[in-house]
Amino acid sequence: MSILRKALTTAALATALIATGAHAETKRIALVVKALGIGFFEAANKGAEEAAKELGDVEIIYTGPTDTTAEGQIEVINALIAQGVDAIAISANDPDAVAPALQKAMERGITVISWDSGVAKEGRQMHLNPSSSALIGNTIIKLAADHMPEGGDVAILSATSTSTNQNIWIEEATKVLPNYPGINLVATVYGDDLADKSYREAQGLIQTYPNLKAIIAPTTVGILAASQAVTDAGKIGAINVTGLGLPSEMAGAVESGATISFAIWNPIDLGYAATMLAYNISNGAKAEPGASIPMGRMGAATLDENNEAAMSDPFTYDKSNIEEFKSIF
Ligand code: RAM
Repeated sequence: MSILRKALTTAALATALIATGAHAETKRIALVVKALGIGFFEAANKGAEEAAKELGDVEIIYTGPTDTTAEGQIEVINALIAQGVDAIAISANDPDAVAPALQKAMERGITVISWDSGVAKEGRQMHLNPSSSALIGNTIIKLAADHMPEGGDVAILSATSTSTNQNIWIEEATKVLPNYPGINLVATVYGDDLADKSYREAQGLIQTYPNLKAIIAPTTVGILAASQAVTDAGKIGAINVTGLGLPSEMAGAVESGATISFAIWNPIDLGYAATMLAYNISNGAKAEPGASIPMGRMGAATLDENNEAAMSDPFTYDKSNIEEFKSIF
């Protein structure tokens, strides 16, 4: 082949590749979590790795700060911009504080989506909710109320006070409280998704409210710490700890009776779906209201007017089924 012919062929090939958007390079997708060391996010990362394996040309960068702060996430985002990753999929510690750094990422051509805990609209292209927020809000109250036929005091132990997802769920839970006559919400406290702080906050609730019948923790870190605090205080049977947890972490609490039941969606599927969405948007899928973006084996996400989509309903775990799920997530 003449040099000229070869050059032309190469140029034609390059044009064809640009035209189809195809390329041989690996896409680097960063999964930015609220903090490292949280089992829920480690399970989501399993799903992200599964998606990467299926897609073939993806590298997952699993990262996050050491504690659940927006400042820590901003540092992580800036480092990812400097590395020139292709996409960022973040579960935010604060919907607004991380938005400017993410806007900067988008200006540099990086795809940005949020999942689990959302970012304000201007700081991301879309947001993936694990489930309907109203349904989660109702579920966490119902889980407590179902075991309180005579009513009584309940308290919420949340994650951080700025956490987008927990704040929406608590807002939705508060809205439906009038549907549960006799259930009194006496306090909402924050353990920041840190095991020791969550434990101390739960201890504080137990001491301050002697008639407390349930602690509702819509966080996997909080529910585990609260069940430990109730156990250590000798309050099993008096205070039921419920909310959102991982079967793998809550099996002991269900066994001991500190927790009668709790709920969660599949975190592996959530991490898998978020990765598929980041990949497809990075490859040209448009994130706009009404769009349907494929999520591999999880079907497709249909975006609403806020570019948000929701996955499946939470599932309830108790003595009857925890054994079956505790080895999965
Ligand atoms: C913790 C985190 C996460 C939340 C779960 C239920 O792991 O706060 O954001 O979705 O709990």
